[in-house]
Amino acid sequence: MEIALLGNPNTGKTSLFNHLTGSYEYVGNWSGVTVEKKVGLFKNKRATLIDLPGIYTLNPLSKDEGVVTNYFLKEQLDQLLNILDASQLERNLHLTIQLLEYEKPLTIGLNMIDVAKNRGIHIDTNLLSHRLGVQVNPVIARSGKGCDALAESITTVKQCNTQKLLINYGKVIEDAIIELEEMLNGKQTPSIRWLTLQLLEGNPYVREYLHQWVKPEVLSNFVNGVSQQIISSEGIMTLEQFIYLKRKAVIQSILNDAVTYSEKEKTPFT
Ligand code: GDP
Ligand code: K
Ligand code: MG
Repeated sequence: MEIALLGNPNTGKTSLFNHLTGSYEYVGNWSGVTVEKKVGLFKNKRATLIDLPGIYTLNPLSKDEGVVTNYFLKEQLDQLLNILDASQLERNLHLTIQLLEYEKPLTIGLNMIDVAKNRGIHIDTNLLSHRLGVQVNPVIARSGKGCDALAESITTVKQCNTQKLLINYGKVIEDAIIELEEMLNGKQTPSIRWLTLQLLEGNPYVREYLHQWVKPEVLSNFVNGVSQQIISSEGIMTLEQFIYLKRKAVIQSILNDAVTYSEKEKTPFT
């Protein structure tokens, strides 16, 4: 079983990787870029863990960030482990939503809970788990606290599915998802919802991937059509912004319920 470790930069990925795996099976570079690729075996030997570059969003700004999309398009991963910085939840959850849209089993390692606590941020992990539709395991990756329990749950417990948090992006985009599905006509691909949203956000690796079945001009017309409908009906600048704002609204609604701030800290961290 292959589990991919993903998260924003500086969320404790390396620390977590080291606690979950005994030693590296393999250390090298991802093909085409000078980004370190690390593969380790879980201490309980039930799965391998693949470390991926830290990113804020899947839509890559650089070739290094493109490693993650390429991996998602080409490899047969079984599960995702998403590490979050509990003190920066709002920003971190934008990536989580994109990972959930990939529709593979996902577990959250909620890291930096010591930092969050010191800042007066209280997270109801059960509620967060319930709202996201996935398991949430609190950890302190620096000390290793909670890491064994996380390893145990991700490699043994049957994962919750990710169907709960299907954001409704509105008729234009929901119709576009169906239209792309028809264009792909039963081809073996990753989640069509994920492909469509990444394409509409402008992810060049997803666009390139789809060219093997859909002619570039057909795909361009498709994206431009969706974009024009959204821009004219929503009075918004870009399709990417529209998708971002939809996700942001969902994230804020979840955090309103699942996070409380003590007297120490009144302003939510982003
Ligand atoms: P990466 O960039 O995502 O690989 O994150 P690192 O594992 O390199 O961690 C970034 C920094 O955060 C390091 O200084 C870690 O020691 C620290 N760190 C990681 N996890 C925790 C945690 O749970 N609590 C605290 N206080 N610090 C942590
Ligand atoms: K770092
Ligand atoms: Mg690191």
